[in-house]
Amino acid sequence: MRARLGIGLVLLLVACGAAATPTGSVECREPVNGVLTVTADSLAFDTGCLALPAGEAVTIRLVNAEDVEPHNVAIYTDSSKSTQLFSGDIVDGGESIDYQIDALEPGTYYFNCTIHPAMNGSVAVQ
Ligand SMILES: [Cu+2]
Repeated sequence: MRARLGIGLVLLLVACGAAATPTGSVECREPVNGVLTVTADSLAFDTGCLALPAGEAVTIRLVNAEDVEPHNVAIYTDSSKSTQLFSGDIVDGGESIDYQIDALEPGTYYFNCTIHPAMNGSVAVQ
């Protein structure tokens, strides 16, 4: 009887956890006090989605936590990269930089590191 109650509690906790984070959704990093911080380390960004407020200028702070590898952030209309909306200065390992991003229209855009295009993700403007 006691064991059955224990299993019931575990199932309840699992169900609550699943409800809090729907399967398949990508959690987007949001700005805090107007600054959206992204860290690059081990040839990867620490988020695959940047959430920016539509119609508002915002700061993206790139923290390069590598020893030496340089990185930047560039934003394009989509993954074809045919239209570039922003290209950030390259920052060396161990340094950080603040990019001033002009207001964007609502929509879904694409970002990457121009040196390492495999470091990329989406930009959700809403
Ligand atoms: Cu890079």
